Amino acid sequence: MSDSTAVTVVEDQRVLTLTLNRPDKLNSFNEDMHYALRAGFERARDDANIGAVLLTGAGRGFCAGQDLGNRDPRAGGPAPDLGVTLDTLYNPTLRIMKSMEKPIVCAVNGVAAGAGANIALACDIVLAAKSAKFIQAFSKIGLVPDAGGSWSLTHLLGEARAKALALTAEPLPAETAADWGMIWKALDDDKLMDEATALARKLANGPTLGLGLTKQLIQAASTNSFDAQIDLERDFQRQAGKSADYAEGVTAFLEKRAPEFRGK
Ligand code: LHQ
Repeated sequence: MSDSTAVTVVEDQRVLTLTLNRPDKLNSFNEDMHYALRAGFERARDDANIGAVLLTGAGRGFCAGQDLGNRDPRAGGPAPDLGVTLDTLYNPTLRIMKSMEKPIVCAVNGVAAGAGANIALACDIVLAAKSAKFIQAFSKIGLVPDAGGSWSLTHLLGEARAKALALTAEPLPAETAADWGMIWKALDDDKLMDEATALARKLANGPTLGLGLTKQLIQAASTNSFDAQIDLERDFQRQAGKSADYAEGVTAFLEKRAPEFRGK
């Protein structure tokens, strides 16, 4: 586990809250923050006492993407290999986020730019403050969308909107993002953290195995045929049907009481 302060980590009521914490740089990514964030997701993935993750940012921004101060081209020298940056820093974390069974709720508290926007879009349920904006800032500095953005934008919005956002780098206000289906909800700023925390707690205390299979099922639908997808539903339902939480869910329904899931 990292002892970095670049991400603060708080465990409460089965939720692991990860707060990007370089507010004076709008929580842009340096190496320290990359490794601390990855360690947080690994802890959530591996610890049976954690049922969900809540990701947010400290201060007025969510995350402004890569820290552009780290590689000043005016210093001279050969151009950096950004493919290595993606292979070693961003992509392993994104793969953990997508493959871990526990749901990740993202509370976008302010501007989300470049890789910061796309880390948010890689989460499972995204809530944003109405004052927040999503900016595909890459084209402003001659780069292409990364951190999964070209995939997320296209799947969530379709080519027309994905291309326009990526090519123009026009800021997308949170309310429009919600209207377009890019995120789940835009909320009044002062309601964001309460709602996001309540949602993460609800998921964290839910039927973890079934929720994890649901996450994988919906992700698989992006590339599967209908035929392959209904086969996958059958396989996953077979697993879910053998879970203790399924038995508890049905028993609780029949006994007209709230279920007490154990995540098994
Ligand atoms: C920053 C940053 C920042 C450092 C604000 N870095 N300091 C890239 C390269 C390598 C490998 C792979 O992937 C990538 C992916 C990427 O993410 S590329 C895209 C990188 N991000 C950007 O291009 C966004 C740059 N930031 C902005 O355009 C603005 O800051 C936004 C629109 C996010 C916010 O604007 P404002 O609200 O006006 O805030 P500000 O610009 O005044 O920023 C506040 C401070 O944060 C400021 O520092 P200062 O010391 O002057 O107060 C900025 O320099 C610093 N900051 N983003 N990415």
